[in-house]
Amino acid sequence: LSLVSDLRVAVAQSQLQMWLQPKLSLRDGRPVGAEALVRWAHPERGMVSPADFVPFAEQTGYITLVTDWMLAEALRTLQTWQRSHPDLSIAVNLSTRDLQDPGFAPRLAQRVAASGVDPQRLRLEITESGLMDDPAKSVALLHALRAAGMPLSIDDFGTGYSSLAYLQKLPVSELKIDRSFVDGLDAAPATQRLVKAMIEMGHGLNLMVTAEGVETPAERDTLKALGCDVMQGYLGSRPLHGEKLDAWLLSST
Ligand code: G
Ligand code: G
Ligand code: MN
Ligand code: NA
Repeated sequence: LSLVSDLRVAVAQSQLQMWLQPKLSLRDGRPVGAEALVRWAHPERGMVSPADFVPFAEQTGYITLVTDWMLAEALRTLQTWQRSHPDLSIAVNLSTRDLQDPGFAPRLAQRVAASGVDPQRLRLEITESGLMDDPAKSVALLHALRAAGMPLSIDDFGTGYSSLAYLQKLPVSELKIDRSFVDGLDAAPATQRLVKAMIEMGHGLNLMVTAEGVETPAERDTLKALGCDVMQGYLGSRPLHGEKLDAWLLSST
């Protein structure tokens, strides 16, 4: 696909954009931070969704360029929020390719230190299935990132095959329940029991539990009743960029 060979150019020519989707506390509705989602403003194809290029970028290894660009953009944004929004964090998605590079953690630690941003405000998300590609290596890299002060999240939880023994070894502080469990949750008693068990397991491991893909008030209320801590999804907000992001930031001080 020619999209992939374009990706180097995209990074070089600033065709990528970082969009931010708010994460809201289920206790009081206040924002706790946002997840960074990449978009590609392609000169001919228009706005390309990550679903259409992240898998190819992962196969070719170009995803590491995307990750590096997103991390730089997240750090730049956190610098501008230092005064106005010091409590908001940004979560960047890492790919398995990043986890295979032993130089990744020390390089990132150095970049964060140079930026002056509190590393606690830069959260890193790793998918459950990505972790299981090379579990031993992943554990080592996650410990290095955690030692450098960055909080870690397990993304798409419930869709991979991690064992409880493995989960207990990971230095993570957040579990993100995959949106497939959230869709229609209020009308699905069996899924509610499953999600309740996931939340209790997360809390048992001292993790904050976030639900992804929350689209309706009924789904939100169900998650809240089940003890879930944080929600993310179209009900709270779509991913934001530009003026809409500015407006949201203004309203959330
Ligand atoms: O934003 P959207 O729903 O279109 O994203 C589709 C998929 O792409 C999601 O699974 C999301 O995790 C992934 N994704 C979005 N941004 C990034 C990124 O910067 N890096 C990686 N590795 N994946 C991303
Ligand atoms: O895999 P990951 O969690 O990183 O993917 C996040 C993706 O999910 C983003 O591309 C985002 O656009 C999408 N998304 C965010 N909120 C919702 C939602 O409420 N419903 C659906 N269907 N997708 C969502
Ligand atoms: Mn994610
Ligand atoms: Na996810």
